[in-house]
Amino acid sequence: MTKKVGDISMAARAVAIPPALLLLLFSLASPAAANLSTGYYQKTCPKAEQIISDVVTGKQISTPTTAAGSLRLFFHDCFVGGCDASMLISTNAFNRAERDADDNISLPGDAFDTVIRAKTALELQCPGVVSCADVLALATRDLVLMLGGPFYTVRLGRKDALASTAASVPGNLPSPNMTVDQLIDVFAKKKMTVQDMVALSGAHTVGFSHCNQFASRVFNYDGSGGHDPTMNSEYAAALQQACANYEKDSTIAAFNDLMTPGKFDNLYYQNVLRGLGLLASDSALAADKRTRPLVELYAANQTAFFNDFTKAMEKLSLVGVKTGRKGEVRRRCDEFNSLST
Ligand code: HEM
Ligand SMILES: *[C@@H]1O[C@H](CO)[C@@H](O)[C@H](O)[C@H]1NC(C)=O
Ligand SMILES: *[C@@H]1O[C@H](CO)[C@@H](O)[C@H](O)[C@H]1NC(C)=O
Ligand SMILES: *[C@@H]1O[C@H](CO)[C@@H](O)[C@H](O)[C@H]1NC(C)=O
Ligand SMILES: CC(=O)N[C@H]1CO[C@H](CO)[C@@H](O)[C@@H]1O
Repeated sequence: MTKKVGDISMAARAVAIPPALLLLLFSLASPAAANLSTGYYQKTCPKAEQIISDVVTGKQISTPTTAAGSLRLFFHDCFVGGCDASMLISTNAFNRAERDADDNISLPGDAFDTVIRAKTALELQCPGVVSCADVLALATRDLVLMLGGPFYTVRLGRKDALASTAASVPGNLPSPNMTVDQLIDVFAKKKMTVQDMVALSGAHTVGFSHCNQFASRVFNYDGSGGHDPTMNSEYAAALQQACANYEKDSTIAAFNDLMTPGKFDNLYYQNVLRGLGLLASDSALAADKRTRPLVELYAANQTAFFNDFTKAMEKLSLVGVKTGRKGEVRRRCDEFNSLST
């Protein structure tokens, strides 16, 4: 009889292990992510996925900016301390929460509102059962699908974070000014590969960016007086015009994918190859020898993009998830249970 490391049931039989230690051994043997499952709410809230999908569909039809906002919100939530709804917590007198340190201009009310509405509907059916982190993960999946993107599996059982601080944000999120080395590094810290990064960047096939995020490329690039020479000139001129007043009006924004801004497809990659990438980080993917082959592949083959995006989203959805007593199922998605009554 061989004794495998991590065979807890056998270890438990051999010697009387105190339950606390058993729990520790169990958590060592099985990373939290491995413990999520698709059937997690099958008994406790069998209609959960349907309820979320209904709310999300209605919200996206009435407010079409919802989907892109939710996708970005989910990405940011996962990269700052794990997919644990910590990004949904509101700042109060005692705590400055994550969402206030995030570059949150494109974390619009719509995305938060979707999760809150879905959660409200769930609380009527099965109070205190479905975590806000799972609601956001499922809502994002449904919204990507609504925009024409691929379906992917979302395993469930995430718990909601017990903390959310502005101080935990810096260093965890990519920014448009980063070099490809820095971008790769930010993703590598979450165990995401270069392929994951390029596939996930395809999310910029939808939504928009505010002028301040790319102004330095179109106005007086590097003191040249002109635009970034890697950009298509007509495109840069159009952006100069659209953003002419951006310093006075910070709400002005441009579509991330000027060809099909509301459709989840592979045109983002085709744009990037033709000097039509909006953010410097988008264009950078076409210039670096580690990322360009993937950009070319996805530009030529949408199925290859969808396959890799699917894999990368499934992986992203498991980053830093909390289970058991490491988290709670929040009653309200914007407040810890300890604060609500
Ligand atoms: C590779 C590094 C990335 C950088 C530097 C980056 C940066 C940005 C910036 C600056 C914006 C515009 C924000 C604004 O002005 O409102 C934006 C928008 C967006 N990002 Fe990214 N992002 C990256 C990766 C990702 C990933 C991995 C996802 C999701 C999987 C994503 C999803 C989105 C979406 C959907 C929008 C549009 C949001 C909206 O319309 O409300 N981004 N991103
Ligand atoms: C975004 O952050 C600013 C502070 O940087 C804060 O005033 C604002 O309320 C935040 N917006 C959201 C939607 O959390
Ligand atoms: C990017 O870098 C330029 C030049 O260093 C700077 O002016 C601009 O504010 C930066 N943009 C962002 C979004 O950090
Ligand atoms: C596109 O990619 C898919 C998935 O990798 C592959 O099965 C298919 O053969 C590719 N199509 C072409 C035309 O290369
Ligand atoms: C699917 C699965 O492995 N679920 C387990 C997750 O962890 C709890 C306790 O930590 C177990 O009770 C589940 O069986």
